[in-house]
Order: sequence, then C-alpha cells, then structure tokens
Amino acid sequence: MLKKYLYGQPIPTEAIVEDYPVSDEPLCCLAEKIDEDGHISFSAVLAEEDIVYGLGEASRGINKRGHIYECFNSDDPYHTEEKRSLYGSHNFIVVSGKTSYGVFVDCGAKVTFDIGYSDYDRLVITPSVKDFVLYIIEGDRADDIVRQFRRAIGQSYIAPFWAFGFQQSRWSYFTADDVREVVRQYRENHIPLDAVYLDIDYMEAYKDFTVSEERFPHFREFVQEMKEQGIHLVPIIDAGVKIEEGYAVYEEGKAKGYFCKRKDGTDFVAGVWPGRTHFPDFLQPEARRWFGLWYKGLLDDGIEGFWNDMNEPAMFYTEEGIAEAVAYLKAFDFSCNDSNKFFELGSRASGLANRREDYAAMYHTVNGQPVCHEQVHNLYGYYMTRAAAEAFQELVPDKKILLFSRSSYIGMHRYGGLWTGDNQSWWSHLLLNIKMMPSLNMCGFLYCGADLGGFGTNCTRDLLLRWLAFGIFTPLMRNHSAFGTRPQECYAFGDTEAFRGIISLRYRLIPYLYSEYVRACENNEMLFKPLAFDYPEDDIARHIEDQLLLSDNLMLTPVYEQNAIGRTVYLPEPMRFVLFKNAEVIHSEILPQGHHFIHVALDEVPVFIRPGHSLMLCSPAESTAALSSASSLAVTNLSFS
Ligand code: MIG
Repeated sequence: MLKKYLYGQPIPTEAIVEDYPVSDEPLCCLAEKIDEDGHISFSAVLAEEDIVYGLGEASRGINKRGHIYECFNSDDPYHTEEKRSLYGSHNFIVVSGKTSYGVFVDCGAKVTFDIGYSDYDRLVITPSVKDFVLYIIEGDRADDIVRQFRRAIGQSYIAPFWAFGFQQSRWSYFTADDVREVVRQYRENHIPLDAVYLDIDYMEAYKDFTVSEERFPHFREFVQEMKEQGIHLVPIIDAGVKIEEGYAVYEEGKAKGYFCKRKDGTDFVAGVWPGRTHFPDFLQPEARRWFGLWYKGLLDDGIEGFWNDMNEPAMFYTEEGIAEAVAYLKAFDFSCNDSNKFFELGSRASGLANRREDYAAMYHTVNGQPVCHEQVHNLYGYYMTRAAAEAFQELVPDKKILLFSRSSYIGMHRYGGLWTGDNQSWWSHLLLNIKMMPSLNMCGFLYCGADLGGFGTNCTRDLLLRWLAFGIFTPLMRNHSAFGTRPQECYAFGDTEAFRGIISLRYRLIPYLYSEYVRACENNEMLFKPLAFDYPEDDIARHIEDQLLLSDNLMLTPVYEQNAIGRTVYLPEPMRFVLFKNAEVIHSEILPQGHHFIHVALDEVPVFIRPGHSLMLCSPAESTAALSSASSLAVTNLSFS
C-alpha cells in the first residue's frame, strides 16, 4: 500500500513511474512538524528492535541506524565513516521491527535523514526545501515494502551479457599501445577479460566526443582490432563541455541555449578537466536529446559501452570562488597572532571545489522558468544518463549498450547502472562495498559495483585477491585505479595463478549470474539481500552485516580482513558449504545451523548453497563471447536438497 503526500509545488523528478492519486488520509507512521519559516520535518520514534534499511549509496552499514545522512550528490573521494554524503542520493528507507513502513522523499534538493544520530530512538527526516513529494509504503515485511517500492519506480536497466565479463580500467591508459599491452598481458596469462576502459586521456584536451588522433590513431580500426580479441572499449564521458571556439559541442550548445546559466542569463562557467567549462542543462528535454545524440560518433566507431563521470556536477573552482579566496588571503593580517585563523587560511584554498555558493549561482530552465541548481542538484547525473540512454534507444534500438554513471538519483536506475566512485585501496572499503550492495538494490540499482582493489592509494596483492573474490558476484566487475597509484592490473603482483583462478570462477558463474540478474530486474527483486530479509525471525541473522544472500540460492561470506586465514560465518539453517580454488570445487560439505569458522586461503572463494537450491557452473572461458558458444555450456550442478 503506497500513499502519496504532496507538499508545495515540487519540480517533477520522474522517479516514480505510476501516477498515484494524492492521499487524503492523515499521515501515518510519521509526525509532521512545521517551523516558523514553513520548513517541514518528519519524525518517528524508533523502537529498540527497529532496523532502518535503505539510502542506496551511503556510508556505514546495512542498518543505517546511528548516523546522519545528507542526500546531496557529492564529489568526495574520501569515503570515511563520518561522511554524510556520497555521489548518489537515494532517499528511500525502510523501518523494520516493531512496526514496518517505507519512506521515500522525492525531491531534487538536499534531504537529511537523522537515523538515531541526535537521539538513538528517533528518526528525523528534513527536506531542505518546501516543495517535495512524500511517499509512505505500508507492509508487514521489509522485503515486501521494497518490492512495492521497486514496482513504483519501474524496471531497472538491463546491461548487456558481455558487461558481466571482467573489466580492466585505469586512469589512464594513455595510448592505444598501452591498451594493447593490457590486453596482451591478460590474454598471455589466460586471465579472462571482456573490456578495457578509456579514461579522460583518450580525448583531445578533455573535450567530450573527441578522440585524440595522436594517442589513438585510426580509432575505428582500433575498436575493431580489440573486438577481434574479445575486448570492448568503454570510454568515459564527462558532464562539462569545454569552452573553445570552433568546438562543435560548445558552439551548438551555446547557440541553442542548452547550457546552465547564471542568474543574469549568461552561461555559467566553472573550471573542470577541460579548463573553463559549461554544463549542459540536462533538465531541458531538448538539451537532453541534443547531448545524447552526440554519443552517436562513438557508437558509429563501434563503441558499445560508456561511463558518465563528473556529473554531480563536480566543479574544481569558479572565478567567483577564486576571487573570494584571493581577497581573503590578500587581506590576511600576519601580525594578528591568532593561530585559529590558520585553519581558515587553509580551507579557503582547499575549499574551492564543489562550493555550495557556486551551485546556488547556477540556473536551469524548467518549463521556461529559471530554477536554481540547488533545487534540482541531485537530478543532474540522472538526467545526463537519461540523455544517453534515450539517445541509444533512438539510435540503436535493437542493441543493449553498457551505461553507468557516478552521480545518481532514484529513477536513473531505469536508464543505467552506477559505480560507487572514488573509493580507496583500504580493507574497510571492501567491507563498505559488501554492505552497500543490498542498499543499492533496494533503490533499483542492480547493475553496479565498486572499483575493485580500490581507486585511490596503493593496492596490495592480498587486498585485490580478497576484493575480487567478492567482486566476482557483483554485476559490474571492474578493477580501476587512480593516476599516480601503483599498477593494479591482475598481472602486476608477480604470480598470476590466484587471479586467474578467481576470475575464471566468475566466468563459470556468468550464465547463472546473468539469468538471476535479469530475473531480478524483471521481477523487481533484489539480487543482493541482507539475511534479515529472508530470516526475519532469526535475531542473529537479522543483525548480520558481513554476509549476504545472492538471490534465493546462495549465501556469500566474503573475507575482508588483512591477514585473515578465514572467517566466522553464521548459518540460519543448514547449508552446503562449497570452497573453490582454480575455478574448481576443492571442498564441499553440509554444515548445520549455527556459527562455524571456515578456512579460506587467499586464492579460494567460499559459497553457501541454501536448502532446496542449486548453483550452475558452466565450463571456463576467457571471454563472454567464448561462453556463448554451446559447447561451453556444459554445466556442473551443485545442489543441496
Ligand atoms: O577528478 O577521469 O571517479 O573513476 O578515473 C577525477 C578521472 C575524475 C573521477 C572518477 C574516476 C576517474 C577520474 N575521475
């Protein structure tokens, strides 16, 4: 049962696909409070046993209780525990325990969820604006509430089959020869691979929809050459358009009025990778179509996958921000002898990026009216991705194109997937990846994954192996690392056998994983579930955060600690424990309900099969193209009945 409550005159987000009537019943579950200036907040008492799920891409655990979250898409590569905002805003929660209900606050501006942070027994939701839609979903169980919500937001994007292959990325492979070398190493070491990513340096001066002729000569032939080796190239597209006379995207966008404006009607400017940049106004349907059609050139070159970046949108600096900082620094009085000023001094320079003042100074045009960016901030990456997806529908309707984005909002899940942005090569971020998967699924994002091995800082062999051993189950399985970090490809740590074994297991699982994934998309189900969803009566299972259910068949128990020789697992019921090494079963036994310690070496992968279920493995292959051939579909069926 879904109830809709309308506040003010919200700008439509198109997150919800069905047109629900506005409820005339009094608000249930939440108490409403209006302060003197008309701002509304909602609160509820949380009972001791209540767990709060949701918020998609957010910090901390599966149970969000005990922290405060600000849904405001943020380009922030340090996902430490105290952070309140990451790249996506997924304003949906489920309270489950004494009572159960779901809440979705639909609005493009910032929304704060204080989930037992100020007061452990209290939930307080505060939209930053007066115009929004509130949805309350009633149901007896968390999984039922999520299913209702998923139905309301429409079917999730379905990625192509090849996008379940292993993918290698780095910022950057600078030349075609760099890419060839990556492919050669993978193929020579027989580590399966389906895609290599092109980060910003494939472009000419960071101009969207250009390819550097110097570094990637004869690009179309190069795309073809890679395809012959079973490799898809996946170029990045950034949100900002370089300001440069004669650059067609800039000239057209300017002439047609498709860029975001300042209050005075001139085109808004910020500094990003290309230097001085304009931001397409993706909220205008015509601008969306225009930008989307620009992907055509790369499609014509044979490209079948894209990742959309910097679409919070990220701003390194603006002229206004620099002027303010410079004025402050110039006026700084060295003789003041106030050491507290030291902190202010530093933050003036380091605080130039993604300033709220800059977002507030940018304007969109919605139905002919200027709308301040702050009102629709969280929709920007969503609408950029929608622009691309709608263009693909128009240009190549019979083809599935891989598409995912960094910034997102609920609704974008119908157009593409997401990756969780700039994490770090930290063990804690492997655990964060594990915990985020079910939350993302609740909000409709099924094709998603983290940068395996971690993006920032230097990765180590053991961390990458453990991370891959979890990553073989995530739809997007991509190793990506930042400029300046040590090489992180699977052949960069000496011996390659363990890597080959783990990634080969992924390929043996792909037909099974892909069919479970497509089924989950079509039936509005989750691929990754907290144990609590299927074992709500088991109080230990209800609170487990480091084991996940994979559809109805499997339980995953990844190892995520440095130097661990295995881990403790909890079985809510008897299950078959299967241990893989070199993509083969090396151990299989039925374990009874309860706690167990399982040994898992660095090159091994544990899986639990639930009663009455089975796991299908096909023969190994080094690319998804090889998987599609009938001979490789000979299956091994592991079951527990
Ligand atoms: O300012 O394109 O999250 O994956 O490698 C950094 C360079 C811009 C951020 C993305 C990351 C990508 C990087 N980009």
